[in-house]
Amino acid sequence: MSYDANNIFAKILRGEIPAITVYEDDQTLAFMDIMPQAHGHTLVIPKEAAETLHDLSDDAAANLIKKVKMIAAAVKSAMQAEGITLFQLNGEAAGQTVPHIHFHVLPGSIVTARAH
Ligand code: DGP
Repeated sequence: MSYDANNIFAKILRGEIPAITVYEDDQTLAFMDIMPQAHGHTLVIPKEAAETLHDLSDDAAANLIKKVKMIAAAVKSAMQAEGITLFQLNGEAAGQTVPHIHFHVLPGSIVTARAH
């Protein structure tokens, strides 16, 4: 699978476009979604260049889910949410709009959020 190094999240990773970063380490970046579906909507991405989950190495995938778990707990606490919704779209047909794999961390229920 080819990777478009000009996608918006690749530009955020290179510091070419600003983002409100909430967490960063050598393999991971988490930042606020520019079109939040709920207050506190956060995106978690690996630094490895991968369009979808299928393109991500096993090591990067294992690290990513650990960081998603940690950031989901932090978002839940910070937003005083009773629950957290996680979702991750793979491929245009699934609704993926930015071709760099990302997890959405959304306080509350996606069903409730979309109803507002
Ligand atoms: P998806 O549909 O799963 O590919 O979600 C892409 C998300 O990325 C969408 O919720 C909006 C967000 N997004 C798009 N462009 C930018 C941007 O430039 N900055 C930030 N922070 N988020 C963006």
